[in-house]
Amino acid sequence: MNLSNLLNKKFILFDGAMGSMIQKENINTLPELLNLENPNLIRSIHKKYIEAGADIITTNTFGANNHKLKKYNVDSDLIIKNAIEIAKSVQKNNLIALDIGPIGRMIEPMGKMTFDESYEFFKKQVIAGEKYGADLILFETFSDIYELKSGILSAKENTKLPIFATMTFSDDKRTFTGTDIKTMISVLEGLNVNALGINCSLGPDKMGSLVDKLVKYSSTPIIVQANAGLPDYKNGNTIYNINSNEYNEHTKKLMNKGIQIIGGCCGTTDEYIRKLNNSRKQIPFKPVFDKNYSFISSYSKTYDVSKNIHIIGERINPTGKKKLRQAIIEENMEYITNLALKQKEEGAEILDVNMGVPKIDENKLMIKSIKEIQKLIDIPLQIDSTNIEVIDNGLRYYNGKAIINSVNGKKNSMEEIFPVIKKYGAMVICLTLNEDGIPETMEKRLQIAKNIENTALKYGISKKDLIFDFLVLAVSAQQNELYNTLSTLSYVKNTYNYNTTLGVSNVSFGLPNRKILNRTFLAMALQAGLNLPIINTSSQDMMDTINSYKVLANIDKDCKKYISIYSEQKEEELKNETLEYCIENGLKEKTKIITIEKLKNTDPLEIINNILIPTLNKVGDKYEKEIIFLPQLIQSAETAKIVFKEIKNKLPDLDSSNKKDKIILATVEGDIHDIGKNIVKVILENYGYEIIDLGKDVACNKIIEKIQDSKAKIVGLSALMTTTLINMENTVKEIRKKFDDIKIIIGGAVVTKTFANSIGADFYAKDAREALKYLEKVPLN
Ligand code: B1M
Repeated sequence: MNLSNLLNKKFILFDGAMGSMIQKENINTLPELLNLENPNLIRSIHKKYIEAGADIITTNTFGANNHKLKKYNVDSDLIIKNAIEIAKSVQKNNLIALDIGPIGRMIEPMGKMTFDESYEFFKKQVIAGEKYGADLILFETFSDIYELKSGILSAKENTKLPIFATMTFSDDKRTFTGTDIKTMISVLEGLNVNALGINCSLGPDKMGSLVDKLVKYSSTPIIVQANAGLPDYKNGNTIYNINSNEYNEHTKKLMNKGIQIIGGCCGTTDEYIRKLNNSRKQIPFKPVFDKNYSFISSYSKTYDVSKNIHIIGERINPTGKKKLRQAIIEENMEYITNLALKQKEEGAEILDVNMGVPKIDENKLMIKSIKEIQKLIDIPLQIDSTNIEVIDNGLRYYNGKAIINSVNGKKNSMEEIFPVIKKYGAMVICLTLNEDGIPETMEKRLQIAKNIENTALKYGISKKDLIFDFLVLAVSAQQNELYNTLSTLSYVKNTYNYNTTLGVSNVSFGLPNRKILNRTFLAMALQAGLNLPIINTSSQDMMDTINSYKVLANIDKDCKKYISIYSEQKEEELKNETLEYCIENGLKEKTKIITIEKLKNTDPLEIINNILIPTLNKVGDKYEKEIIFLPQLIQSAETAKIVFKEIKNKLPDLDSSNKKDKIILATVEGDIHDIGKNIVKVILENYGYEIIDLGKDVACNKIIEKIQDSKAKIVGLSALMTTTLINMENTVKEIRKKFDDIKIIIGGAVVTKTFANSIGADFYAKDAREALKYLEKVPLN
């Protein structure tokens, strides 16, 4: 069987779950170890799937990476070798996919693993996969697109194997880190995977609207491998709620929508796959076709730039900007991220990032600033450099599909830039100049554009990823030529539907009152077909021109955006840069400075209660409403910790001879929220209590052990999520079973007095102050 004879020609059928089949045997070991310990079991599972009709069987290697295997003292190479040998021993006319799941650690900025570390784990796996004879690589069940990108790059750079990649989505139609279907498609197609799609988490009955989006936007064959519904635990067994007949019926509907590759995920067995095998023979196959979207994206936001007008903010470019230049030299990332944030607030939808200061390590600075900006800001970036190494690294570490600024019609420019664009996936600004400079006539500029387009095509880059810049000249010096630029713009828009950009403000160079010329030229250029203006978003004139143009050109439907901008005064938070604003936007340096200043004349508890908690509540609300996503939530939390650290520094140290009772504090198991618990800790310490802080996500038995060891008589528990209240309840129950003289205080945003009474806690404290009041009067035995 040959993949290229199958792919996009007929329905391809994958196998079903490996884990669920293993569980049926009541085996309780790491599944990957069974490749060494019980190869016959794995062999028999593969056999069942082959007999059921699977075209592709998946190796038992989902977690076979050296992070997960570390504690078992076995290398991923050995596990993969055995897994592929087992699959090969039963292989008939079918292909073998090397199965790769996430590493099991969060990648930066959400966790501590770097992009490069993640890449190295995957590299070992993919090299082994190719060495021992896998036919393709299946990256599956990913929820972080950045981690998936590191895996795909490791496969592209170290093997020649075809790559399939699927991500797992929640009910809210995003992955857990905020990526939606369009963004996944934009990034994965940029990376040139051979098939992409969704797996796990939801049953096929819940995947309809996700599949509609996949079919609408993907130009790459689509895989769907659903779970057999939701898992339920009965008598120690995991039961899935969709049987094979129901699964088959739901999957048939998905196949009819126009997907190309099917298979099963958790809870499915050979019975499910057999039914899908029969169904695929009855359903007409629809091959995927090129959708031609000009997508660019961050990790959570995607625009089709060929539609509508998208503003590129030009201000992260040190040319002529002394302060930014200095900030770049000093690696002052906060200055740079602040500039990014301001432009976003002003209406930029894409940000140009240029680190071109002579005699600095531009490469290092570009990587650093991209990482910092993408931590805080969720709009796509444009990587701006003349240095190919900088462009290469910028694209490598960017979490999304960026724009590159720029290539031009010179042979060496195209030879250098296009392979990099093709490798990582990006759009690229194409300057219509060549070895002879900027041509004066429209015909010559168009010839250059056509040459760029044709050369790009040879590298496998299509027109949809090109943005043409017909170059703005100063009207003071080249009045005729400038007019030429506008007519070229209008001609190419109407004839070729090219994406176009212009650095608008060059037009007024050398003339007085530049503003008037800039904004008038901008309006003319927009009318001529400019769809990606590069402008200074702090110029109200320019923003007003674009906002009003969008109304007049029937783009801003029902004038909605216009009204929202101009009908009432916008919050002027931005100008004030309040502590609230800095926490919300993750501005750490500024937060520290403002907190220190505020603490000079404000009570620390007032800062906590009136600023810190309300701001985190606001952030939590925005997170719930999907206005911001997990990486931004994390940045706010990290910034809130800075406020807290300063508050702690400010509180006086107490004389240790004065210590009162011992109190054990913990956030309950499953819950990693500890900001509130830490506040309680500091306040109580400040009043002389000796705190034994067990940290967050603390298992009940650890608390019990500590009570025994320390002889503490008070336990304080914190929980922030409805889902962890049950662990709080269990912990209280277990403490009560073992000790009859312990006072238990509970608190946290989801806890109530009624809940405290219902689980037998002694006291519910709304905040740290209430906890303190209770402790001051409670009699201890
Ligand atoms: Co998350 N989170 N979070 N989060 N987070 C909430 C709680 C959430 C309500 C946000 C939302 O959706 N609106 C939601 C829970 C929904 C639910 O209930 N089911 C949520 C979620 C879903 C999640 C994740 C699952 C997100 C994800 O990964 N997809 C994940 C959880 C992972 C896990 O725990 N297993 C997650 C992660 C995080 C961050 C890591 C990013 C970060 C925490 C960082 C940290 O704590 N080190 C974070 C944050 C910051 C929040 C919000 C925005 C703020 C929490 C906070 O620190 N508040 C929160 C939304 C919100 O609460 N509005 C949210 C400020 C703090 C001072 O208040 O802790 O209530 P609080 O403490 C107060 C009082 O309650 C009391 O005193 C304190 C001050 O006076 N108190 C006690 C607390 N403990 C006490 C103990 C006592 C006495 C008083 O005696 C012992």
